Amino acid sequence: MSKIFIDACFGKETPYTPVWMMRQAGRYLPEYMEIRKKVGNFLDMTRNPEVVAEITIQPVKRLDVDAAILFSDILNLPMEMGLPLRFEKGVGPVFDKTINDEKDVEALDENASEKISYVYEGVKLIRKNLADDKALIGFSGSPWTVSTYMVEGRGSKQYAKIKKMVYANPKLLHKLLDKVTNQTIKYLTNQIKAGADAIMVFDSWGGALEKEKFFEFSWNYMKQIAKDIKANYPNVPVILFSKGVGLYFNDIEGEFDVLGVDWNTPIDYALEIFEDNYTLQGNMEPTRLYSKEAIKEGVTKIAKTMKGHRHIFNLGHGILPDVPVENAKYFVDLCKEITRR
Ligand code: 1CP
Repeated sequence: MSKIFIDACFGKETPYTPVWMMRQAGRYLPEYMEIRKKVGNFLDMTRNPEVVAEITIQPVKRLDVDAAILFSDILNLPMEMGLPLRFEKGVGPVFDKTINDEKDVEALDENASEKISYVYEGVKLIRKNLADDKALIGFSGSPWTVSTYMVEGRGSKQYAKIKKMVYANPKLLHKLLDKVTNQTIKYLTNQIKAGADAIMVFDSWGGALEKEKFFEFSWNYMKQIAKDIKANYPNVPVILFSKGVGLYFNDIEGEFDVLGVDWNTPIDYALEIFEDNYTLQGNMEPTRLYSKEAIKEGVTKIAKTMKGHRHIFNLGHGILPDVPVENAKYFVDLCKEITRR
């Protein structure tokens, strides 16, 4: 059965512009909170294929979005590479052991992409339970973004430790990025084999780098991942999303299908640069979801700009935990209604 989301990734004509939301499975949904209370621990949720499948499908049932995204985290893979992970209340993800030198990189487990089989079991189960016309997006973090956590140990404002490596020990950092990239390619390939219809690479912290370093330490590795996946799975769309790099768009290119546009980057500016070479995904400012009026204004403006062009509706970053579900539903319905052809 054809999937509107997949068609839009390849720039084919669709009855309306498909829509989904980054972080659409999560705390704003009461049914998510219910499971979270029962299981207790976020990581345990991601390691249980039945729970993964249920949470992944929740927003599809509730909001009728056109794509589901695997419920997991970008940090499960580095955890399986040998860095114990915990989620600390009020802080977020924490690695107590971090990457400091050559021997830390050498100690990383190159069999992680096989050990993480709970993700593939989850993907199989989701694909079995998800409606045929809905796409399932598998994902990973970008090697750069994943490495920021592996080196810093937690979310960071300054990225002092990893940026020091960029300038003072680039060889070590490339060695780490190479290793993470190899595992990421295998990880995404296995998600596709298990049933993922598209894959997305999240580079949340690409914008922490100046232009030439962004291409050297982040984009080049994302491109490598995309190239490998497209060579083996030309029919599986590849979505790349780097946050905070709108001003670098002039030099962005590669073998991928969809480019995520963050909310800081005017989408008309992105369209001017890329024309219809890629499908653009995004980019309503997520905070607009607190007001229906603001949603209407945001959606109308983006729809007007993207009319007649390759587009997938989304937010310009993740949905916030206290957004009213009713407003999320209003956003999804409006995107479809306003773009119906
Ligand atoms: O219940 C909870 O409190 C856990 C919150 C949560 C959730 C729902 C975390 C912790 N991760 C997730 C799931 C998740 N993470 C998904 C699932 C699919 C969906 O979108 O619905 C995805 C794609 C991610 C990706 C992710 N994790 C990114 C990249 C995307 C982005 O938002 O920029 C990043 C940076 C992470 C790390 C992470 N995991 C969780 C948190 C709170 C964070 C961010 C920490 C920080 O700001 O440094």
